[in-house]
Amino acid sequence: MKRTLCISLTFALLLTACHAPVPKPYGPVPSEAQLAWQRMEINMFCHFGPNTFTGAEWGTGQEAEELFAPTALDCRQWVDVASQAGMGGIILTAKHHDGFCLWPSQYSTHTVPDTLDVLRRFVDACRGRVEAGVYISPWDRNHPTYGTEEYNTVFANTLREVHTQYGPFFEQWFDGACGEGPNGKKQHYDWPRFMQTMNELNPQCVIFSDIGPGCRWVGNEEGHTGDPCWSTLNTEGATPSDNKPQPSDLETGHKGGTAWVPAEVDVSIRPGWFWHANEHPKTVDELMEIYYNSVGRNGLLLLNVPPDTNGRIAAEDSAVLVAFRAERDRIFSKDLAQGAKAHAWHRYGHGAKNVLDTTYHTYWAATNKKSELTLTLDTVTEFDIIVIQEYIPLGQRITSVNMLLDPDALYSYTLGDQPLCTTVGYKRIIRLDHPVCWQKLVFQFEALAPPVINRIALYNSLTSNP
Ligand code: FUL
Repeated sequence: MKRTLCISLTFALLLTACHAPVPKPYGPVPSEAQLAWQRMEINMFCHFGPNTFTGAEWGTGQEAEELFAPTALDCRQWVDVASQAGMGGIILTAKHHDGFCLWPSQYSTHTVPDTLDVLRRFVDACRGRVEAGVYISPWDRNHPTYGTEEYNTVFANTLREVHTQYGPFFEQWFDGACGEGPNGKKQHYDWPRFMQTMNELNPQCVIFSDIGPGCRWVGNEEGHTGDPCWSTLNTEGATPSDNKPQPSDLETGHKGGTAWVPAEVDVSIRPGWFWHANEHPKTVDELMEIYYNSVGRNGLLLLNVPPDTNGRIAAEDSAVLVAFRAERDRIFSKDLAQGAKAHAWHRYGHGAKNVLDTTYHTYWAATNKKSELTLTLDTVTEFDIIVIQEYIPLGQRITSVNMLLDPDALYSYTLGDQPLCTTVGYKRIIRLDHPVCWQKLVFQFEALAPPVINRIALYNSLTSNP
């Protein structure tokens, strides 16, 4: 009898574990495409066009088409560099503000010739290796219809042409700039029409603009999100370009915002967006700082690496990118929390140990807005970096994280008066001022709804791995 009871109990427990209740989502949540996009973490931006040859950042639109003449165009080399640097996607400026189209468009006379279809070579080079994305500037300093209603039709047709003949693209980049056209007039962009066209053409495409809907401009071009950084934003009544939230709001997002519009951090590896002979790439240390302040603060990093007049990424840029990847691998290849025991009193069917595995869709779900999770490491361990990931398919919830070191010891230790961090979101990388050496850590979370966490990891930046 006892044995039967025992077996039944074990079975019941197993069933409960397999069918743990899924917590209700809190607030807006990412679409599948937005989640896949966020998990890419770092993508490459390629600014390439007549400006590459003239030294300008904003062409006038009057440049002769023949000026655009790469001597050894090799889009496969861009893909090689991106892959080696650990980037899963590349976004090409198919049309910048000068209106020059890197494909032979039927809606413009200011284009490459048929024999030099850069966009075609680009998508062919990306296929099966990295995702291809496209930047098409609404601002056009060349098109004769710019500044008139007709231009909105031209632009919608241009989108249709690019997405049907060259797509699918994982991201469409809508630059917010709205300046004057060749007739001295500004355009009233028909954003609802552009968005609807995109929806028809490719509903999976993540649309970047000042206010999304797929992802938002982060409000600066310096390589950082705000702190806090919410992926939620109030977008009612806002439009890209001229009626957008303040840059400071775009940096932080809105706590409790009504739409899921995560931050994309666009920044250039060089001072300019286009390649210029007298400019040089940032150092690995500068790129690491950008990484911590973007990916490490709930943003996606879109790092611009402009091809040169040969049509190739310069050796000095690719060298620094490879070193940037090596530095990330060195620091983040050994998670010191592996093998630890995780414990939390308050859990919603999904146990604390789930924060230690590397499966994305398993998580610890707490039952209270204020919750604690304890990690007991195998042994006393030195670390100076903590990575926390919220399970964002159920929403962004955490408002602050604190850490107690060895609370049972006579002298338990907190890291100053300030919380460890504010928001977490998809990923938060916390760098401590100096390494600490402990075995038992208690994380204290405060959140808008009970936290749901899929990963906690610890690293030592002074390590010599791998
Ligand atoms: C800005 C543009 O004006 C710059 O030229 C560049 O393309 C940057 C990414 O976006 O709005």
